[in-house]
Amino acid sequence: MSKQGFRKGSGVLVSIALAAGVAAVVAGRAYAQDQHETPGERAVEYRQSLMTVLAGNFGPVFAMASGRMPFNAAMASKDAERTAFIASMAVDAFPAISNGAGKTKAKPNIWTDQASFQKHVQELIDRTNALETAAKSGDLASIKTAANAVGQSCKGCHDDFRAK
Ligand code: ASC
Repeated sequence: MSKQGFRKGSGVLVSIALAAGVAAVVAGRAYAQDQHETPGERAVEYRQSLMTVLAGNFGPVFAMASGRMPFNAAMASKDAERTAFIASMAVDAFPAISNGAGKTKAKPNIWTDQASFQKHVQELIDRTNALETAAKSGDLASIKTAANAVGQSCKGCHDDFRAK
């Protein structure tokens, strides 16, 4: 390496070290902020993130099923599989500590009417499993039926347990 090349090289190294330092400080600040959240608030953020990822995977399948997106069997299959897996995680996404915590549209009847709420969650799990089976068959007509059933499940639960 020439002298000049070396100097250039160390400049890059110094920049990397500085960038890493800045990243560490920023990460440290994010961590410090997290420490001010209550466990309930963290649970709400977790739940909202789960719903976002659920919608992000179901959305394309629903769009394909309703003809708003060109049908792609491989994508439908992958997204339906993820939808079913993420739906199975909803069971644990409404812990009692999150009742009334954070910024949420979750209604208190989720916790006062647990039997009815859990029936909705189980219905979602059953219907997303059926959607996965349909998507893996590659048959668009059965994907449509199954996706509509999942959409009804989302809507039914939101109507009863999510504030407008
Ligand atoms: C979605 C989504 C919902 C449901 C609902 C179906 O993709 O984010 O909440 O479908 O709109 O009626």
